[in-house]
Parts: sequence; C-alpha cells; structure tokens
Amino acid sequence: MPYSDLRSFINDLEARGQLARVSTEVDPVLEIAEIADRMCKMPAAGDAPVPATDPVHGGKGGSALLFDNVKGFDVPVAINLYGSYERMQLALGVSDFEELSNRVQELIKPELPSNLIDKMKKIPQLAKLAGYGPKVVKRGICQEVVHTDDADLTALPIIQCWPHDGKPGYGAKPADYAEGTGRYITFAGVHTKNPDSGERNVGMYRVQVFDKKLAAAHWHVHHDGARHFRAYQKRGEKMPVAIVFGGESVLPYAATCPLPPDVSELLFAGFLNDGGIELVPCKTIPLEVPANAEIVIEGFADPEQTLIEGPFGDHTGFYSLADRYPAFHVTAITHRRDPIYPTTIVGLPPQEDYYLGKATERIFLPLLKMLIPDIVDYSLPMFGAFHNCVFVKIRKEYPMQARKVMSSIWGAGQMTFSKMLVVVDEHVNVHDEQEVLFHMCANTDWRRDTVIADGPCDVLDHATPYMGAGAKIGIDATRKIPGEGVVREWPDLLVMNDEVKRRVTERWAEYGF
Ligand SMILES: Cc1cc2nc3c(=O)[nH]c(=O)nc-3n(C[C@H](O)[C@H](O)[C@H](O)COP(=O)(O)O)c2cc1C
Ligand SMILES: [Mn+2]
Repeated sequence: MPYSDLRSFINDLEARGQLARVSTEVDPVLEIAEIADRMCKMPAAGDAPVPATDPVHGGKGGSALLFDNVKGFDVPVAINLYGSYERMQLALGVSDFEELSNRVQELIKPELPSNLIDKMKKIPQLAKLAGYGPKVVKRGICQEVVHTDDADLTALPIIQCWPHDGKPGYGAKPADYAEGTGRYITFAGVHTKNPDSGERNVGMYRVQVFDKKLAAAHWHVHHDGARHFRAYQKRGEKMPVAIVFGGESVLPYAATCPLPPDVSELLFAGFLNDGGIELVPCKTIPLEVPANAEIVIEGFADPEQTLIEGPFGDHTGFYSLADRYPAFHVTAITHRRDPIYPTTIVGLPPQEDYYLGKATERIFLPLLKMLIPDIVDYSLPMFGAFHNCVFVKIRKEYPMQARKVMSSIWGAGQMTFSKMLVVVDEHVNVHDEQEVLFHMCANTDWRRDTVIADGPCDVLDHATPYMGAGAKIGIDATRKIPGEGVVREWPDLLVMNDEVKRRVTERWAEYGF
C-alpha cells in the first residue's frame, strides 16, 4: 500500500535503511542541494532492485535524506525521497511498475461487455473507479496550525538549488527586475480549479519566493495551471491557488503525471492510492486541499501583475532563463504540528525526477499503445532529460509506418515535445542505448530516413529559436522496405545458428579457456 502521509513514508524508509537522518547543521542555500546532487548519483541504499528495463541506470539513487538541523529554521527538510527505483515503487505501493501498468490496462480495456452478465461483472470495477474520487472532509492535520496575517514564506526552509537561481546579473535583465530570494519551492502540488467547469488540476510547478507573502509560479504555457490562469485572466479575476507539500505518498507523483487536460490528478492519485484522497476546504480561498498534507500555502495568482521569474537551474542541465510569470500573493499558510518540508533539486541527470519520469514511462505504456497500437515499447533515456530523446520500437508491417508513429507521438499530449525520436524494429532493446544507437547509425540514410518537423517544443529548451516552438527530428532506424524511397537489397543482421550456439555452450569447458 502507498503511504497515507509523508511521515509514514519517511519512517518506513528509515526502517528499511533507505533514509539517512542528518543532524549536522546545513545551509538551505546551496548546501542541501549539493549534498542531494551527490547522493542521488550514488549507489542506491538497501537492496534496490534494478528493473530489467533499465540495466544501465538502475541501482542508483543513494539514500533519501532528512535534514533536521537546517540553519535558521526549526522545520526539517526532506529530499531525494523518490530518488531510486525502490523508493519510487514504495511510494506507489508496488514492487514493480508493471503492476500499475497492468491496472491501467485493465481500466482502459477497450472491449465493452456485450451480454448482460458481463455488463454486471463490469459494475464493481466501475463502482471502484467512482470510489477513487476525492472526498471532502471537515478536518485535516494540514490545518492543525493556521497562519493568516502572520503567514510568512520566508519562515519555511525553502532551499536555493543553484548559484544563479533568481539572481539578477545573469542573462538579460529587464528594467523592472526585482531580486528574488533565489529560493524555490520545488516539490509541491500546485492546486487550481477551472473557473468555468470547476475541474480541478494539480501540477508540480516550481515557485520562486520573493518576500514573506510574494512569489511567482512557473507554469508552462502548455500546462493546465497556465490554462486555468488564462481562464481567470479572461474573466479579470484572481485565481485561487494552493501549494501543497506532503500528504499521501502518491500525490507528488500524480502532480507530475502527463494526464490529459480534463483528467483529474486527484482521481488518478485515488486510483494509485487504492482509495480516494481526503480533502479539506482551505481557510482563505475557495479550494480544497489534501487533508493529510504537511504544509499548505494558500493564495491567489494576480491576473494583471507579473514578476520576472528565474533564472533557475533546471532539469535540462542548464539554467532556464528569466521570464515573466504571474505574481502569487499568499493569504494563509497552514500546517500540521511539527511539519516536515519536502523538496527536490533538478539538474544534470540523474536526479530524483529521473525516477518519477521512469515511473510514468512504464505506467503509461498501455495508454500510449492504445493511442498508437504500432508501439511495442519505448524508453526515455536518461541523457535525454525527458523531452530531448525518445526511443520507440514498433512491429513494422507496412511502408512508412515509422513516419506514422512519429506523427502520432508528436500529437500525443506531452510526448508532443519529443525533440528526437528514434524508431527501431521489434527485435531491438530500447532500454539498451548502445543497441539503439547501433541500429540508428547502421540503418539510416539521413536524407531518406529523417523527418524534421516544426511544432511546439519544451518551454525549457534553450536551443529552440523561439521559446516553446521549434523543430524536432524523427529518425527511422527500422529495416527499410519497398515503398520507402530508394531501397537496395537489405542484408540480414548477423545471427549464429542455434544449433552451433548450443554446441559451443555445451563444449565451452572442453576448450580449456
Ligand atoms: C521536479 C519537477 C519539477 C517540475 N517543474 C515544473 C515547472 O516549474 N513548471 C511546469 O510547467 N512544469 C514542471 N514540471 C512538469 C509538470 O509537473 C508535468 O509536466 C505535469 O504533467 C504538468 O501537469 P499539468 O498537465 O496538469 O499541467 C516539473 C516536473 C518535475 C518532476
Ligand atoms: Mn493536469
């Protein structure tokens, strides 16, 4: 089972020898980040399983960390909790992501029952789905302590991740640049509601702290938080926003899931949690938040006021440049007694977010296959930092099928942003980078087998000519067949006869090596 709150997750990680408690005084400015960066690149604590799908990068992630002596603060800081395969799986209550992809598969099974008995059999499953919705309750531990007028962002041990974060003097500086604190909220669910439909959204978006009650929320133009904000702007209204830390261990993951715009992260979290998430009404804004959270920041995004947000050391391995984002004004901070503040850093991979991404890669495979049935498997290699590179293998049955798959992927939710797509045949192991690159180099004529397509790109990609828009490349590394341009006779890949292989295996000792 996933954990009902951050504390039980932390306690269990500690009991399993997967968490290091640090009582030495540490600085929330850069020092925690540097420790976490080193830790998540170390071998994983405990007997962390290496998934068969990731023979190269499994077994990393070090320990989860709990700093209980943070300079200037009495709130402990937790980091790298999700930063290994095993911890990511524990957070989702499974021993293999496959368990969840099977449950997703079960849920989306396309065939509808035709006869009455089968229809009735389906009812419990649907009723169960209904039970996954969030439930509003009266009281929650997240409101044991309530600060309104005295709410103060700078009283939280919010860390600074990289030296130039939020600092003027790095990159272009507009005239109205206000220096932020350089501190960023990085591991929270940002809760909003669509003012027209009431639909809830939770996204993990970073938030830069400027002052006690002033911050800036960095939701990308393509993301649901930004979509909700545009709807409020159109009405000329302030958007209520709640920034939520902790709660059920599935919540931070659900906030990063690439769900379609009208699929609720809270419903999906309830599905992952195998039980609906309990919510309590906020104290100062018309939103409900997870009752079991550690800390909740309530406030609103101003439809007219923007702040220069950034630069920020990002998951691309580079600073994302400063830009205008809506100002967020704090109206309250509520928390449980003795809260723990969870955070993360992003940067050159691997970081904690690699494991969140890998969970999504596995859990969403059945959905991707349903959209694009040609796909057998795919991988987002670590060096690609999510959007820069996708390896896809297909069961090729007709000419130009790889092109069809590229077009489909470039039209599928956040996969749209895939900057380089390499399509290989079914026999290639997409989780082995060397093997994919071998086929990519061997099987392609660059003029014939590549497609360069214009479209929306990752907002964080600094190399695109425009922010969020540019070109992507698709590489057809499959075996070419008639109908795909000029194709000469295609040779077979070298494979030894089974009989000879068997004989050599049997006689290996005889050779006297
Ligand atoms: C550690 C981490 C930090 C992230 N920071 C941001 C961010 O600052 N802004 C953003 O738009 N997306 C960010 N993302 C990605 C979104 O959380 C993710 O794309 C999510 O699916 C967006 O949800 P939405 O579709 O409901 O907007 C981050 C993801 C992770 C794992
Ligand atoms: Mn969403």
